[in-house]
Amino acid sequence: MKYLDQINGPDDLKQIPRDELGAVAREIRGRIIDVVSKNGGHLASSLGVVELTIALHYVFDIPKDTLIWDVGHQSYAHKLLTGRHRDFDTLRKYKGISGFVKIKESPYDAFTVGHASTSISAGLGMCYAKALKQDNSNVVSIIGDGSMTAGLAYEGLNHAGDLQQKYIVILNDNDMSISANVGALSSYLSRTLSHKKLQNMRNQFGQFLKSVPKIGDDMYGWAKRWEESFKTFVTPGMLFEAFNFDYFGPIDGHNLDHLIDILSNIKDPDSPVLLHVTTKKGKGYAPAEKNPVYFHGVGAFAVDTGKSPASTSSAPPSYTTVFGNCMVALAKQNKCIVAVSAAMPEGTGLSHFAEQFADRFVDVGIAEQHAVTFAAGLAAKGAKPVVAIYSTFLQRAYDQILHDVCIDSHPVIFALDRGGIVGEDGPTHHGMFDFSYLRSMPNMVVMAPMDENELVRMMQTAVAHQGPIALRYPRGPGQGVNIDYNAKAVDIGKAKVLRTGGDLLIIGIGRCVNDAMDAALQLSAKGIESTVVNARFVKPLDGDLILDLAGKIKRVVTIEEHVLAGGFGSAILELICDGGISGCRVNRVGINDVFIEHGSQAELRKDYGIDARAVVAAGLKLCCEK
Ligand SMILES: Cc1ncc(C[n+]2csc(CCOP(=O)(O)OP(=O)(O)O)c2C)c(N)n1
Repeated sequence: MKYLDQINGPDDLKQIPRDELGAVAREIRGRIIDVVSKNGGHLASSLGVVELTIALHYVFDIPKDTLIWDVGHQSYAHKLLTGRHRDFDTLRKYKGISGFVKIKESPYDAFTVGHASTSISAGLGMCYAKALKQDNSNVVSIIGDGSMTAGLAYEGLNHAGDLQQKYIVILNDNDMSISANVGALSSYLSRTLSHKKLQNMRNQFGQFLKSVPKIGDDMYGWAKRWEESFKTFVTPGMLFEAFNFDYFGPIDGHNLDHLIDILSNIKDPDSPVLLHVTTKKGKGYAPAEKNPVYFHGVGAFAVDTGKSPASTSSAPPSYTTVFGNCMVALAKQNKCIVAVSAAMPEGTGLSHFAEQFADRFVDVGIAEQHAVTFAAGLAAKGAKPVVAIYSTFLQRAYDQILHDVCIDSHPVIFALDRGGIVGEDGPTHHGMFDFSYLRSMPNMVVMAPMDENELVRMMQTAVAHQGPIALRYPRGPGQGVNIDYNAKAVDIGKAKVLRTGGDLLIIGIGRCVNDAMDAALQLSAKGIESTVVNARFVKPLDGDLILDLAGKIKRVVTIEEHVLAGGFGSAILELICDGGISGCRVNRVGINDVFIEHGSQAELRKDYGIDARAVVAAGLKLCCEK
């Protein structure tokens, strides 16, 4: 590649004449599209910021100046310009380049990220630390309009406006979250952006910047005065001015000349500055421009058509799909059900529900904490809220679950998708902590289905229950069992014995029960006969059954796709200890106090030891060692 092959870092980019940067942008797009078409990834967001990324690296002195990407899913161009072009084919592969920004990966990655809306707080902290060290370099946070729906972003803005330190925030406004953006701010930005007078002024402003060479402070002062006269009209800047930021824009985020000029002029500000940049998600690749929702996070596809390969296998429907279908079926019978999503209607399988029950579907934006307290309010007034949020993102709302839902035992249903190892998105996205953080809360019931039909049954249980209740299920296809959407509820706190044997007791939860059954077959071939229990509930455990079996068999293996600390196996240990079962040995299979890297689910389960093999090894240890 003519340009990328010569770029090992931003200094090399700066050697390229300005009028050739458009060609660099084309090469970067080609490389991103090629690799994502094979490995999958966050295509549309990354294509949308190619020019902005080039301009930032052209103007600033990174890593001395600090760039902080919000979410980090749009950082592919940044990776290509900071020495990762040659390894980029390994994007999202096990032990390859991460799909997000990661401090351990590169000195150019200033803050590890994957969850939304952290960039302003983190950036401000860095400004503060730099000021303490009398380091006068810049800090630039780049945040999307979707990520601006979270309260955390406003907490950062509010504090920055008060501190008045040297700080630049860039609002990357593409009018989209994963789906269409929601909320009053989003409509405010779109409304003011389409204001005719504003459009004209924006053009004039751009033309002016284009025609004037950089004249440093004078230009900055002029732009500020110009902006002030501008404020007599309705501008999106008023909101940010209220937070004591100097507001510039909106400017076209695909016009490299404009971007370089204005970034050069706002560089080294005296106080906080917000630059509003408008971009198009999927820019430069027609299928992604046309369907940015699909190409937000996409699997492999054919570059010429944008189509994903037709599925040849008869893979069972995913847990997500079954949950979505189940919600539609339940909502037909129960008029109180309200689905609450935090900016992920597609990801959580709720699109059909949203179409069919528009008034009972609420997308609150990237606002997990609000989603939970909002649901508590719904439940307090007789609705039956189902909060569908990925396990990892619900971590944000720990206190809301505890304080707003559990203390008064409001009947809120938590549907936690992506429980366990999620795969290529890596450590920020694996859902490894939910059993621990949920089971410690009084009044909460915690379930995990072993297959997709049990998911349906647990949803029936949840709807009938009069208190907080959570079920967590994994990413990916179900086990291929028959699904009966009218199946009867499972009884709370009742486990199920799937197989009997006197040598070993294997207790599994969720998807891992299937590994437990595989392991029992393998152990049987070695002469060890196991009882296998599908625990179904992390809380309340089926104490009577488990204590009885543990007392008789005395050798117990637990398996969970979750951290060991405070998880399902810990709950079993507590039960056995508190139940006074003496001489019983327990071996727990789970994740041992580490963050799991990115890679395919199969590779990670094998390498981190969450599979039948690990259960067999644990069982042999108990049965063969004296
Ligand atoms: C706390 C949290 N909730 C949900 C998500 C899932 N998510 C990833 S990107 C995204 C949309 C971000 O929109 P925006 O900031 O506008 O960036 P864009 O993709 O449009 O460039 C969402 C909801 C997340 N990463 N973090």
